[in-house]
Amino acid sequence: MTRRTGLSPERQERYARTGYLFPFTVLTAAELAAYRSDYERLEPHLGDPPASPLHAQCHMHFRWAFELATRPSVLDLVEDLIGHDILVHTTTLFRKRPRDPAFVSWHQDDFYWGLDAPSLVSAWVALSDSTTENGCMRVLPGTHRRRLPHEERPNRDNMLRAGLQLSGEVDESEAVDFVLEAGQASLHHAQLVHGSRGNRSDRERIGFAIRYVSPAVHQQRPHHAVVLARGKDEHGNYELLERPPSPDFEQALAAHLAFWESRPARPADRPPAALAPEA
Ligand SMILES: O=C(O)CCC(=O)C(=O)O
Repeated sequence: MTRRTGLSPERQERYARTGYLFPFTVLTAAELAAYRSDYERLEPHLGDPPASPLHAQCHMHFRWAFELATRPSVLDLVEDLIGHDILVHTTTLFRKRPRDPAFVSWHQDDFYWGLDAPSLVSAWVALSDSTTENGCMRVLPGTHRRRLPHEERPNRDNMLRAGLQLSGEVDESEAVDFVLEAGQASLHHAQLVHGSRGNRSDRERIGFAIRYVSPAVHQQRPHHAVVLARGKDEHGNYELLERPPSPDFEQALAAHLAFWESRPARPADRPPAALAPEA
């Protein structure tokens, strides 16, 4: 039996204090090349963010994205942060072309969902190198301890469709850049403030963000099916995806397009009133 390679107590303590950890090498060179090639095949069909929702929930329809989202090398890390029972809640491909002005405004991930506990951790897996120049993710350490007020200011270059952003001035002086090599991953807490700037380089930047939640966490907003990635779900808070998606690309693409076709144009609109951010 292979041993689980989890997080040391020191790293768990650091996560509790700062709300993030990086870098972790989670893909071999061969695995990275295979996922990149699967991604390249899909890329022409995705449209441009933020208008196109097709970058989200690929793991529900494409076998490679499902496998990437359920990799033991990532689940081993996540298990030490949210427990042995793990659901894949959502995934998003974040792609910036060379010299792309696309940015991500400062925000907390759990703002819209209405989770009754922030027991959700995101892994951001780099499918290309991610650097300060090409617009890597940035975080504000220690901001995960409470929910902060947000507002929506749509902007065509913002990769968050609704333009969700922290209200008021943001002090960026303590910001940390998640510089990652392709095949590495970072972890961040559901309430950690993060964002990213545009791509000032001639190189593409591609990341696959996977959000993992404990089955014990109840979500107020309706949700699509989740994947039971490890352990068991004794809570029944979510519908479970019945089986892994087909490995056939055309079938997967048809399922992905049909899924998004059937959904409202803006699935995550406003937080329910009960979710008014803490002052
Ligand atoms: O890829 C980025 O620049 C931002 C990613 C992000 O907002 C997320 O993973 O939640």
